[in-house]
Parts: sequence; structure tokens; C-alpha cells
Amino acid sequence: MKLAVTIVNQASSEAPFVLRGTYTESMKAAASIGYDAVELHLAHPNEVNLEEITLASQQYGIRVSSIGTGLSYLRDGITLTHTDEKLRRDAIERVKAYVHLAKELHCVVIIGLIKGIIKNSVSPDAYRQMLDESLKECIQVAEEAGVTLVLEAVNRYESDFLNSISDCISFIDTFQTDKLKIHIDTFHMNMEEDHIAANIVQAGKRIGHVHIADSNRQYPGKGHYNFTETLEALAKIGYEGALSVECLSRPTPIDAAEGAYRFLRNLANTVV
Ligand code: LER
Ligand code: MN
Repeated sequence: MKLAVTIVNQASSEAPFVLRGTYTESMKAAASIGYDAVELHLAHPNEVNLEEITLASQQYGIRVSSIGTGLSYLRDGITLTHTDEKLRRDAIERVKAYVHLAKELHCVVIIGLIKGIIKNSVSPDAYRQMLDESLKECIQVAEEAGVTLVLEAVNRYESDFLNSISDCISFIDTFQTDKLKIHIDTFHMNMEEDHIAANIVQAGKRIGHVHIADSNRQYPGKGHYNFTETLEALAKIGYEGALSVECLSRPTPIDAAEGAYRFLRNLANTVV
């Protein structure tokens, strides 16, 4: 399985991203540890220089697996369900811009925090209608670009919609496209799923991306999450995407990146 690590320019020490600093320096550091790919977290696609990323990718032999978009919400307050029509439109245009970048980098685009939450909407129905409309527009652009959007199942304390794999299955099936898939995260699954392996198998080919953190959100091996069970379920469904490490950067970013890599590489070698 391909291993990826999250990289971000700047984030608080409590944010669950691993390597911090310039994107190209982090690509170099990730490649030297052995990672196959990086996951870029950025508030706006214009924060990266495509030529520089492409060059670093060739130079260090590392790909981009995924683009995380949550920082656009955290920095600019835009969501796909915002009651302010201008901020909703801005979010749609932002996702389209991420899709254009993802097309060049051959990677997936994560839809997490940018979808917004019901609590900030007028009503659950209004929320759902706006999410449907906004996503349909994003999906059209994703289909044209051949890019996959991945919708993250996030635990109930952070989101009030799409907390579990089964929530995501029912939701994405209504769109009838293979360009909208489910994004699972071991940290969230640990809280929300009744049976992790069975639910992954149930989702099957709908799974498009995987975040990895241990039960305490530290790097894998530091808590009590059963990664063998998850990796075996992913092998069973023929998952071909990346396992992307999104965890606290403790005790240091490099320690977390190295510790996660050692643990996962070792496990992946025994499982697949
Ligand atoms: C949030 O907890 C999370 O897992 C992130 O991937 C959301 O962007
Ligand atoms: Mn995540």
C-alpha cells in the first residue's frame, strides 16, 4: 500500500498535520523517510507553485496523493452550505480551483470541514438542499477533470452530518457518480463505527481515501487502534489509494512522520 504524510505550511501545534514548513522542503523530508506521497493542506490552491511542486515531485521521487481543503474554511469561513450566498459561492469556486490543481497533480480532493455543518444552517432540510446543489456543481467539474472528490466521515463532536461509513454510503449513492467517494479516517472510525472491518467491506469500491492516526490521534503505534484489522479490510476490497498519516506532530513532526512510516510499512508488508 502507498504511504502518504500530511504536509502544511503553517498550522497550530494542536492541528493534526505532520510536517510543517515549505511544501517542497516537506516533500524532500517525506521522501527521505520513504513515503510514496504527500497530502497537501492549503487554504487556497494559489498557495502552491505548481511548477515547484512538480519539480520537487520528480527530483525527490514522491507524488501528491491528496489535497486537504479544511484550511479554506478555518481561514476564510467559507462552506458549501453557508447561509450567506456569496460565501457559499466562494466555497464552490474554491473547490473547483482545488479540482483544477488536483488534475495537474493526479490526486484526490478532500471534502471535509468545507461542507459546513447543519447547526450553522437554517434547518436540516435547507442544509441538505444546499449541500446537494453545491456538490452537484463541484462533481460536474470533477467529472470533466477526471478528479475524484472524497467526502470524509468525521466524528459527531466535529460534524453533525456524515459521521459514519453507512451515512456516507447512503449519501454518495444519491449522486450516481464514481467521482464522489468516501474518505475514512481511523481516528473518526474508532469513535463512530460499530464494526470497522465489516463497514469498510460494505463500502467496498466507494472508499477513495484513508487518513491514519491512532486512537489518541498520535502516530500509529502510540495508541490502541487495531490497524491490522483495517489494513486487512482495505486489502480485501482491493483499495489502491494511499494511507495518509494525519496525526498530531508529537513529539516532533519528524518523529511522528518517522514513527508512523516505520509502523505502517512494517504492517503493510505483513498484511499485503
Ligand atoms: C478532522 O478531524 C479531520 O479528520 C480532517 O481530515 C478534516 O479536514
Ligand atoms: Mn481526517
